[in-house]
Parts: sequence; structure tokens; C-alpha cells
Amino acid sequence: MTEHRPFTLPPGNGAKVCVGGGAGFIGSHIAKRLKENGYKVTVVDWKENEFMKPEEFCDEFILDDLRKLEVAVRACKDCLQVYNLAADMGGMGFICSNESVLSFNNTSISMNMLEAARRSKCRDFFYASSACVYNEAKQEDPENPGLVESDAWPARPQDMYGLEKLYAEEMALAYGRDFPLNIRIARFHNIYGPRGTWKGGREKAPAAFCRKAITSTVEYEIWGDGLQTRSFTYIDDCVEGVLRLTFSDCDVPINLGSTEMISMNDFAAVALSYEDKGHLPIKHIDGPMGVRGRNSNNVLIMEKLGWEPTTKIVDGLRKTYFWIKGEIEREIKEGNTADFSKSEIVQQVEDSLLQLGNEESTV
Ligand code: NAD
Ligand code: GDC
Ligand code: GDD
Repeated sequence: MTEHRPFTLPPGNGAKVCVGGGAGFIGSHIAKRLKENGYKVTVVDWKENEFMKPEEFCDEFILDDLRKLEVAVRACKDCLQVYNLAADMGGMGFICSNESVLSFNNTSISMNMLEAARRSKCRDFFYASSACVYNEAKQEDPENPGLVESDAWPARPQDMYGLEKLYAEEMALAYGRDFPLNIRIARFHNIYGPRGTWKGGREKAPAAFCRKAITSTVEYEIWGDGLQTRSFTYIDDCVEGVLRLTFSDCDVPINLGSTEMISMNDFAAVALSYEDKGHLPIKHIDGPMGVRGRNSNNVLIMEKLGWEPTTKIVDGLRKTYFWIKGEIEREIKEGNTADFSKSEIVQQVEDSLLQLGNEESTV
């Protein structure tokens, strides 16, 4: 492995920063690290964090809807930096079943956070983009050689979630050209770890695979034939990468992902290995498969940051597995009798649009 460039997060000394979607999985991990380093962190999210009290990861918590510009403007006021991690999102089952709502919600959030950062004369703006921006034609073979940043154009993302991310990247880059705002964009490759969503339909493969491995007794279900491939990135690597990037001078979108690619069949075997459940037969069922093969190419991140994610699947997934096991035991003790050995596909069209319709916007 090439040696990594050293990095120390500059001390905050009370500088104000805003984390949009900071009660979510990645946002809360980033907010906590910034707070621990002396930044005064404002989190804005329309949901509370399930696992931590606000004072554990931020100094101010604004419980509100970032689809409203005035909420974003209030949250970004006087901030040196803005990290936009807010999005209506989930794993494959979720993003392909909720395309209209995700388009509306995420376009509004992305626009509002960027404009709010400009109005507040913030110095740096981080945007959480996704490997979902990449052209589907480059992801039809399970033996994916690694997506290079330029593979996003000409554009043909698989779904609206990815197209919105690509548009939001371009909008941010335009703001960076027109105004004195440093734009930093990372394309995340399937981030996983403790405190990530693990049930309810929004979970991605790593959490779903652990949950199913813990609770399956007769057979183990996988959507698709299991030959589809991905690389998965452990949360600590993600946080480290976001901070290194935001404090760097890299002004182009870069991959933030592991290059350890694995098929879903092999990934299931890893999940089943922690408690010797490898004997369970795999049952392949119909389900949303997403792209056929996806991996990160890390040449650009190495060139720009002198660093790349290093956590191995077997290590990161072990921590995730035992964290989920604890959560399941807690839920069972509290009386939850749900069948956790199956993954759900949920549609939230009505809920989400009604929520907006019920509220008056002052913009
Ligand atoms: P998450 O769902 O845990 O966090 C997103 C947060 O945004 C949630 O807490 C949610 O309540 C909040 N949010 C959604 N709509 C909102 C609104 N209208 N107003 C205020 N808050 C709102 O997801 P995550 O995994 O932490 O993802 C963070 C960011 O990274 C997202 O932009 C996501 O698209 C991107 N991303 C994540 C992954 C991944 O694998 N986790 C991969 C690629 C990109
Ligand atoms: O959901 P995901 O992790 O999303 O799915 C990976 C693969 O695992 C898919 O082929 C899916 O069909 C398969 N799979 C099998 N069983 C299950 O029970 C299951 N649950 C899930 N979730 N998957 C299962 C994602 C987007 C994110 C994000 C990342 C960026 O696509 O959903 O929003 O931006 O990409 O990398 P994935 O990797 O296709
Ligand atoms: N989620 C999930 N749950 N996926 C399953 C399951 C299951 O129970 N069983 C099999 N899979 C398969 C999916 O069909 C898919 O082929 C693969 O596992 C990975 O699924 P996800 O983890 O849900 O999604 P993804 O990797 O295709 O996309 C995720 O990462 C992208 C960025 O890399 C999503 O979170 C996207 O929104 C994101 O942009």
C-alpha cells in the first residue's frame, strides 16, 4: 500500500459549521467528529437521531424541513463551512421505488443548502454525491474495473436519484465558479457501519445482509442472482475522507470508496461467517438489483488527497454485524415481533408529499 499523506483536522476554536442531514447516519458521524475538535456545530434535520442525544454530536439542533429555503438560510447563518448530507435516500429497494418523491425532495434540499451557503458568505461547501451518478452503460459487467470520475459524462445514471446527484454536483460547481465559495464534492460508494439504517426498507445491502444473517434460521434470502458486485466503504473511512477533502484544495468531484469489490453471494458468505451460519442455503429471489457491477477507481483521490479508504470488508462488516445484533436484541426485548430475515420494499409517495402540502412556505 502506498503511504498516506498525514492529516490533522484543523482545530475549530469555536468556528460555526452547519451539517445538513446531520441527524442521519453519515452526517451524525461527521458532526460528532467536528464537535469533538472544537467546532460549533449546527445540525439541521427533519428527524431526530435515533441513537444519540443532540448534545452528543452538535451544539444546536434545528428540527425542520430543508425543502424550505428559509430553514436552510437560518441554519447556515454565520457558518464558515456547510456540509450537505441531507437527502431522502436509501438502498436499492428504496431509491428505485420512490423516484418522483426523491426527485422533488432532493432537488429542493440541494438547491436550498447551496443558496443558503452563498447568502451566508460561507467559505467551504461540501456536497455528498454518489456512485449512482455514473453512466449505467459502464456498470453492466460484474467485473467492473473501477469507475473513473470522467465516466459520469456523457450522463445516463440508472435512476432519478443518481441524476439529481449529478445535477446538484453541476449546480454546486457553477456556484463555485460564480461566487467565492469553495466547492468540495465526494461520490460515496455504499457507506456502511454502526448507526446506519438496518431495517424498514431504506437499508442498503451491508446492513440488510447482517440483519438477515443474524435472524435467518432456515434459508438466507438475496435479491437477484447474487452475482452483482459492489465495493463497500466503512463509515470511519468516509468521515476521514470527507474532512480531508473539505480542507483540501481539490475542486473537482472525486470518488470516496473502497476498491475491494465483492459479489453479493460472497458478501452474504462474509455476513454468515461471524457466527458460523455458512451452512444456511442461499435463496435467490426477485428484487431490485440496481447496477450489475460497481467499483471505485481511486487514482484521482490518491493524486488529490494522498489517501484512500483502507478498511477491509471482513473487519468493517464484523463491527456492523455485532452492532445490529445488539439493536435486534433490544427490539425483541421491547416486544418487536417483526420478521427481520426478509427485506421490505416501501413506497412513501403520499406521506412525503402530504408533509409538504400541510405546511405553509414563506418563501
Ligand atoms: P441518512 O438517511 O441516514 O441521512 C440523511 C438525513 O437527511 C436523514 O437524517 C434525513 O432525515 C435528512 N433529511 C432528508 N430529507 C430532509 C429534509 N427535507 N429536511 C431536513 N433533513 C432531511 O443517509 P446517509 O447514508 O447518512 O446519507 C447522507 C448523504 O450521503 C445523502 O446525501 C446521501 O444521498 C449520500 N450518499 C450516501 C450513501 C450511502 O451509502 N450511505 C452513498 C452515496 C451517497
Ligand atoms: O441497496 P444496495 O446496497 O444499493 O444494494 C446492493 C445490492 O445488493 C443490490 O444488487 C441488491 O439487489 C442486493 N441485495 C440483495 N439483497 C437486501 O436485502 C438485498 N437489501 C438490499 N438493500 N440489497 C440487497 C446504492 C444506492 C444508495 C447509495 C449507493 C452509493 O445502490 O441505493 O443510495 O447512493 O448506491 O454506492 P446499491 O449499491 O445498488
Ligand atoms: N438493500 C438490499 N437489501 N440489497 C440487497 C438485498 C437486500 O435485502 N438483497 C440483495 N441485495 C442486492 C441489491 O439487489 C443490489 O444488487 C445490491 O445488493 C446492493 O444493494 P444496495 O446496497 O441496496 O444498493 P447499491 O449498492 O446498489 O446502492 C447504494 O449505494 C449507492 C452508492 O454506491 C444505494 O445506497 C444508492 O442510493 C447509492 O447511491
